[in-house]
Amino acid sequence: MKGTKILLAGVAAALVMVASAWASPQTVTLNVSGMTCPTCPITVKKALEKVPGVSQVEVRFEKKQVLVTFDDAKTNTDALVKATTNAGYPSQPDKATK
Ligand SMILES: [Cu+2]
Repeated sequence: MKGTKILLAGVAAALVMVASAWASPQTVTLNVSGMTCPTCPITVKKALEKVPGVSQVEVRFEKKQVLVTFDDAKTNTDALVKATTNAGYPSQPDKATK
């Protein structure tokens, strides 16, 4: 049954390639240490929602974090960090959730 195994491995490899070629939603957690008052997250959220490809922004004010769901074919973590930084809130991707 060696042939079957090789065939299955080939199919699996092809599936992985197809999956990575397709845009898939990614979620990144950004640490935004400058969010110190309750209106800060509004500014941060608006800035992130303006980035093309961002589909969801969830602010966790108590943790000073923002969860961003985005289409990795249209944008990336660097662009998200830039967006919050340009809005006056420098951020870093959370290493634990990378
Ligand atoms: Cu504020």
